[in-house]
Amino acid sequence: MTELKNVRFEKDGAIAQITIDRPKALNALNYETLQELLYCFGLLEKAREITAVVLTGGGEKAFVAGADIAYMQELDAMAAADFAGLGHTVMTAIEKLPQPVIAAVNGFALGGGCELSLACDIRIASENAKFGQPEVNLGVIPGFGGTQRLPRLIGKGLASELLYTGDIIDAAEALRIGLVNRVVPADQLMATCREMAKKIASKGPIAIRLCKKTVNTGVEMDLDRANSYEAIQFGQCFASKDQKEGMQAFLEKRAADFQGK
Ligand code: CO8
Repeated sequence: MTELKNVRFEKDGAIAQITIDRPKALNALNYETLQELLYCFGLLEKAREITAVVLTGGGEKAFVAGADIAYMQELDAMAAADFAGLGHTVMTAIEKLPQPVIAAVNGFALGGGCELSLACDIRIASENAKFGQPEVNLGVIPGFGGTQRLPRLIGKGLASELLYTGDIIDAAEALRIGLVNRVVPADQLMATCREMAKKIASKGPIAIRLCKKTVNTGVEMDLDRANSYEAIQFGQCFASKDQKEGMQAFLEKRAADFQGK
């Protein structure tokens, strides 16, 4: 892919920012946008120098207002399943990305937009953010993982209410039900997310990668298997120079100088 039309990809030291940038359509996800996102995540997978990622929406109003309804309207069943499959590939790519991804939710996060935020590791919302799974209003169900990730995050009862009513909730309610980690004033959203990304980037990169992998893999296992999996990943840390440096620095009462090795 030579040119990104709907997505901006920027790097600043160890932090990458991806901005879905179709503000006229409230950053709705069409096929092309999903492909561009997938391309960016492919780049990030190989970018050892990047330790944390911020994902946001362009413009003032929306993170992502959903899958693109104009694009979906004419799809037949096969094409719709294919589109849903591409969406799932993108969401899974975020979860499998070595770096933690912070969703900076700067406005509407509806349908596929809410689902996109759910695939991220951490969600920070601006005070004007709105969340919901309004698919039932359109005669469809969520197709990018909302029926699965939402109950896993906020519990089946609350998720069922949002999924069956199509209700849209504000940022304060999203915080109350555990859908977001934090709510901040709109003008502080990006600074807050970047600060958190920088804090993550200041830790041992190998530990952060193994930690994300362990959380995301273990959460789908029963506790016994997940704890065994954690023990293996914990052991992996001891094959790194960062572990030696981190523990030595603590004992020498100085800041660790992690090299990601
Ligand atoms: N798709 C396409 N265009 C959109 C979308 C969308 N999801 N959302 C907004 N837009 C467009 C509008 O059509 C409008 O375009 P235009 O200016 O050309 O008329 C522009 O963005 C601005 O929107 P509004 O004028 O509607 O702005 P308002 O401030 O009045 O309203 C809302 C904002 C409340 C966000 C409203 O736009 C809205 O309700 N949008 C749709 C929300 C929605 O239903 N999202 C769920 C979509 S379905 C989905 O995501 C399923 C995911 C799984 C797919 C599986 C594949 C098979």
